[in-house]
Amino acid sequence: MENVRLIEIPKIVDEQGRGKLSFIEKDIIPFIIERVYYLYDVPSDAYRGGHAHKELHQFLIALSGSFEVVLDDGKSRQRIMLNKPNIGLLIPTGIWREIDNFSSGSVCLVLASMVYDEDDYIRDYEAFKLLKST
Ligand code: T46
Repeated sequence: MENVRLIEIPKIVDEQGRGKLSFIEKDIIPFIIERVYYLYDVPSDAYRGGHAHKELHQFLIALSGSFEVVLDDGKSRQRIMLNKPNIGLLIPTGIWREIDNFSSGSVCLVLASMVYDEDDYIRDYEAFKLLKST
């Protein structure tokens, strides 16, 4: 799917056994971060998302646990599991996304290219399909 991709985040494994450290600097993701939010305490049978964005680019990371992301570009669908804190999913503009199968205690961190703007959402799937077909 065009411009959707998994990006590896650097991981430093401490030589004294103090665990791991990952960091995100400006050259890792192709947009300037304007907002950070996170999803947590999500029940395993809940689903989030169910919309596309007109302008927003996002980068999703499973900071803890796992969840699945369904991506739809209007032509095809794919399902990606995120379960590593050093792998993020880049979702560019114009992609429908649904997020489900949250494991217990999972945390989804999202880096976003814009501040929150409800006008940027396309929450109707038929309207999304129509937009993609024109
Ligand atoms: C996305 C997925 C991964 C705010 O006030 N500020 C914010 O930054 C966000 C993201 C949401 N909100 C409010 C808007 C709603 O009243 O929080 C409420 C829940 O938002 P929403 O139903 O859009 O949440 P999700 O988890 O379905 O979707 C969110 C993002 O909105 C969306 O961009 O891609 O997480």
